[in-house]
Amino acid sequence: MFDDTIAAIATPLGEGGLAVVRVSGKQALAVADGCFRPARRGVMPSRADSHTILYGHITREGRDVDEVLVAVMRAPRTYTREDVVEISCHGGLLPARAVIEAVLACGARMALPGEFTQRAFLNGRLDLAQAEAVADLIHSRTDLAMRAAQEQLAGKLSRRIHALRDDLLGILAHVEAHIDFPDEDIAPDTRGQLLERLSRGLDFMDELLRTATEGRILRRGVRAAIVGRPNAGKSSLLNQLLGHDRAIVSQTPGTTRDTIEETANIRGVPVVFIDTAGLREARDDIEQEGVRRSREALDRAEILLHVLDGSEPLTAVDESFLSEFAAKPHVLVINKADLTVQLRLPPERQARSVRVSCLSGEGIEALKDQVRDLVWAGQVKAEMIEVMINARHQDALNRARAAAVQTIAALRADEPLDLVAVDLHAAVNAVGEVVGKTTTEDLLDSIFSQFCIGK
Ligand SMILES: Nc1nc2c(ncn2[C@@H]2O[C@H](COP(=O)(O)OP(=O)(O)O)[C@@H](O)[C@H]2O)c(=O)[nH]1
Ligand SMILES: [Mg+2]
Repeated sequence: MFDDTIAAIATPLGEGGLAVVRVSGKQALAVADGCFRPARRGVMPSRADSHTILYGHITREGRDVDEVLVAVMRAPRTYTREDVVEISCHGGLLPARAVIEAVLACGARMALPGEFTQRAFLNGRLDLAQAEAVADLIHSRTDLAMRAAQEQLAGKLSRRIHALRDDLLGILAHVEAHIDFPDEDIAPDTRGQLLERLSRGLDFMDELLRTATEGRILRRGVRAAIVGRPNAGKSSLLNQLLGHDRAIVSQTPGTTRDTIEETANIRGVPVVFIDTAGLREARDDIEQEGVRRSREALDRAEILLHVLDGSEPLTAVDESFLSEFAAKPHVLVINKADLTVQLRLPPERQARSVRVSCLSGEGIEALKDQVRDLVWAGQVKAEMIEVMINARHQDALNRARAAAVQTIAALRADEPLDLVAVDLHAAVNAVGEVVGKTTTEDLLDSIFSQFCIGK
């Protein structure tokens, strides 16, 4: 399908044990032949059996560049469905760069980000939802996120989408058959059956759409700002939740002057915790900037952990925070449970509160449960993990849903069948977008440009 042969360093730039240079395309084996010198009695890549590994050197202008292993994989049983060669060389920037330069000198061109996966998609090995799952898998930050990506890569979502689309196409074929034979009106019971099938399709779209929030959370994480008055224990709490000392803890109020952000795995949910500096008091311009950043972090946060010092009575500052934060989803963290309790919360505030000690770790597990419950209403069901849709799928399914609702209304109102068919067509197309049955070049560019080079 493609005439040119692409190449890239597929491993992260930096020092490591190995680096891999990946080559794909019609000329992949010829390119490898051009820069490979096999060990004694070894063969050239173009003579090697598929899925074998050759030992030798990469050379350039007659000089050895690096000692390598070359994996030869012939089309179509490869990642891209093209001939693929993967050269494992010494890790580190220079060996990998010397190898890629030798490969480029033999006729390959540098791949764009995501271009290998894009070829896998365009050559029909993956559909679009599966290709997106490759990126999700690479970027996953918790086991749960990884599992969801694996399910999507394995085609769980795609199969459901294809089934939905096929069903809608079947209904469309029915409707169109009646357009072609205008004398035959749709019999009432046939109409009833079509309506029933459509409403089942609609239910199914709703089911998928319900996973969108969780899908977004698994992919992007949730931002949780840790707020409260100085010395309540915000930085101590961050450290407890991360399981290591990230922020400086001190009895001097105002120690944290900048916001600190770290991701932790909370019951499978990636949560980005932000330790804020003060929200009010600023004695100098560094603190003023700290306050500005804290405010910004607060605005961007989806949930709040409001830390209160349980060893002291509620102060006016605490009170003002309580009313200020009431509207955002939050947990009240009553800290210093190891000391004598002095804090009295009004009863209406107690529901979402948890007593912890950031000194002993007491209550931290219960707090994690609360955070999970706040983010994730109800348990995550196994079948939801299989089909966590992303924002693009959500957008396409919302349009498909609207079109299906229109179709149902038109069919019920006895509108002309060619009008019904127009709506139904729109629904089929929108569903098809999820798996890439209907795409535009812009869409593909925007998806694959978010990948790493070499993937
Ligand atoms: N006894 C006790 N002291 C705590 C606890 N959590 C934090 N502290 C102390 O409270 C002070 C302020 O803590 P820090 O985390 O820096 O508060 P921040 O200003 O809100 O970030 C430090 O001296 C901590 O050691 C706790 O659970 N129990
Ligand atoms: Mg602090």
